[in-house]
Amino acid sequence: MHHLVKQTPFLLYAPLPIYTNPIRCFLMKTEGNRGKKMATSHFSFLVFAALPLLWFAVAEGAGVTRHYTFDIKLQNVTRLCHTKSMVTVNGLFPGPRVEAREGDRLLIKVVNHVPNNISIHWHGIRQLQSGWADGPAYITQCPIQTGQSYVYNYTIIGQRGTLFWHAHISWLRSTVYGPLIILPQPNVSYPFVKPYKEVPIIFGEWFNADTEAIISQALKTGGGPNVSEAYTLNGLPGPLYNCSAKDTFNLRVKPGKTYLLRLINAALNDELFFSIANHTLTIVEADAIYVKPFETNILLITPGQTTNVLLKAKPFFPSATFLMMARPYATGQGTFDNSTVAGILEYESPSLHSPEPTKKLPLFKPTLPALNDTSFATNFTNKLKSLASAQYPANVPQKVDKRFFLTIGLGTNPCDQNQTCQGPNGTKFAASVNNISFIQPTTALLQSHFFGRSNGVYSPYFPFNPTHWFNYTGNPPNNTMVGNGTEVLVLNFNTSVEVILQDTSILGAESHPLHLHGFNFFIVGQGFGNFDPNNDPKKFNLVDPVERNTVGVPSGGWVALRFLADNPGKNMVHALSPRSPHELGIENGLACFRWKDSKPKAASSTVRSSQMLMTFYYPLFAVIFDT
Ligand SMILES: [Cu+2]
Repeated sequence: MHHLVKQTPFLLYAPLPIYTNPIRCFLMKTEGNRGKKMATSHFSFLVFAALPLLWFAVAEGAGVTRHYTFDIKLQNVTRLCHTKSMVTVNGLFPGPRVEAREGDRLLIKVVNHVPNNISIHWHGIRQLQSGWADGPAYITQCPIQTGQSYVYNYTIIGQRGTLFWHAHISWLRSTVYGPLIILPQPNVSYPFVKPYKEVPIIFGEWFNADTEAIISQALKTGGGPNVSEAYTLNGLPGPLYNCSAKDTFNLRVKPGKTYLLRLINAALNDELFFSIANHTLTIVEADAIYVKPFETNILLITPGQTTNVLLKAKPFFPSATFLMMARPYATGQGTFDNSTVAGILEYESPSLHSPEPTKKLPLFKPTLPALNDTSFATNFTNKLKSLASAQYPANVPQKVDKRFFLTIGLGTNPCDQNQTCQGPNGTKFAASVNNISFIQPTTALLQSHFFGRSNGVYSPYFPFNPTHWFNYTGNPPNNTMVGNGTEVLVLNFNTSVEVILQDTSILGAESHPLHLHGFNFFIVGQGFGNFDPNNDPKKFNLVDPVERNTVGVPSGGWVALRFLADNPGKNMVHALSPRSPHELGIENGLACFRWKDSKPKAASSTVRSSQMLMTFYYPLFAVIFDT
């Protein structure tokens, strides 16, 4: 870990010490101070003009250190004939690709030139012993305020594959996101045929309106937020929307070649079906974990998930072009964007002298499942299995130290006084876990923990079971009100954890994408109805279950996860579903796992032991401020 402190001579900028981030989040952004902050933004102009995207690699032992600069700036972007000013990284939509190899260290300097507070999350990165670089605002860090900067600093350990990064505050992730690609270490090959080319394909959403206004409105009224006008494929809605044909992603392939498509679902909340007409895809990886390869014509990708697929181009020029299309899988009763994004797969013409005019070629369309095709979703997810090879084993916890049974669903909160609310019967929708809806603190949880000042910030008594049993997937109870709080679960280091996530039908059953920060989990079982603790565990797959960081909890069903709490720090599970805590501005009830590292360790940036957590706050102080 020597390179953590070593400076390289190739830096164009002096990395700012981590303490550029304020100790406390005392300057929370509110809608009201937007104009005021705007007035100071002229200061930053020269800064971002002078700092284009930097990318340097310096050889250092096993991995290298790679430097990026993310200038958070406003940019006018036009889609569907609507132009709007949006928050971007370096003026790009989607944002720049971050590329590294397994073992590399990333130093990403984020400079905030916009009126909004910002933080960036490196979705799926395990952040081993660097939890404060994970990015969720008010969880692991205070957001980066206007005119300030923060250097995300982490090393990629034991991971390779496709991930992505996105803003992790309010709804800024609707425009602030991009691919995060981890190549295998040098001289390590893929456990599948070497692709001729690799192509990231990142799904997103386009809103004609300002997404910060949409979520702010939804929070006020307690109703579902307005839905997007289009889905996008690498930022482009494609030819099936009005005024969009010129904004189409084209994938040009050579006959006979194999392409690795790195699919990323960065849509806000929608699970998507995806297919390419007349082509079969081979699934080889999910959430940066190799899986047993299998072929499919259609795949399902949940927001927060990534999927690598091999596309084998036809051996001969097919004299046709092919649409690739994605549209949602939706199970809830709320409104959603039911439109279809499309890109075009075209073949390079074999004849240079008489290039085929592409427009004259027949265009084939794929067939996608019905919008609510739960049986397709179930069949597809059941096919995903860990590769579980000697080189890439599936280390499924065989014994369990702690079991948590967590209900996931929607409930209601009362309407604020003098407000008119748009949730059920004039209430506000509130997503909850074990009937607790998360209240976002004003101090980052991780920091309050490190400083030993968690009192009054969070409670460590999050219930590991629902307080009251009810028929979770049957007739809803009369009282749909949720409790509210900032509550966390505390785990000891190296605890082996089983979590049952149980969907509820309180306000209608719905598939809920859930994501765990800092860990992957194994999906050892899933089913419909209420989880049966006597019979369902007998059917768990403890041999080669898929390992990922995001799971869609089946609509009206449950999913069983196992993971080993071997990452000291503070991490969280949260939901990404329609009318989810993200949308409602409240993270789901199970906000944080906190654990203590049992390894004794001196004051250094590598490990926090239980002793340190319990008694030595100053070394921890140093960890935060001295990396
Ligand atoms: Cu994440």
